[in-house]
Amino acid sequence: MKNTLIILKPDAVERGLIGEVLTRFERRGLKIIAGEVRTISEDVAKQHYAEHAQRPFFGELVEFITRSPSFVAVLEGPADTWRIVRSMMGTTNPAESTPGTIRGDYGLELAENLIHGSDGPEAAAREITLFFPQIS
Ligand code: IDP
Ligand code: MG
Repeated sequence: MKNTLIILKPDAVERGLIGEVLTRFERRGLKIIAGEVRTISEDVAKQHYAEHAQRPFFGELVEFITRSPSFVAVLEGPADTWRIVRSMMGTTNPAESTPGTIRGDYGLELAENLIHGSDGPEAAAREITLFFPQIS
């Protein structure tokens, strides 16, 4: 899968980090083929995070991701772009993320961990269709 979806979450946009984070991907050689500042609706948030619907933090997660604009984008790379992006993001909990990763350089809080990236080829295809139906 050459394309993958990223979301720079409301915390990243509020902190003015869109440019810094996108620069990392561009320096690495990934291409931004679609991107937009967009406030994610509750309906889309629930579809996007459906796998977590039964988790205790689901309500908090939907509230967070919809609270202010995100930057949603599609990145293109040579192959398995989702895997490259995930490795650049760092682990889910920024407090434990390796320095040099996005979460490891900019975050400390589990919920407000700056960025979403598709976690496999099926997720990438599904998420691109959800956010950018015109390019999938
Ligand atoms: P990922 O974003 O690294 O794939 P997931 O386990 O898929 O991590 O969780 C989705 C998102 O839900 C996380 O990025 C984070 O924002 C939030 N989250 C995960 N675990 C918790 C938690 O225990 N409390 C609050 N929010 C959480
Ligand atoms: Mg995930």
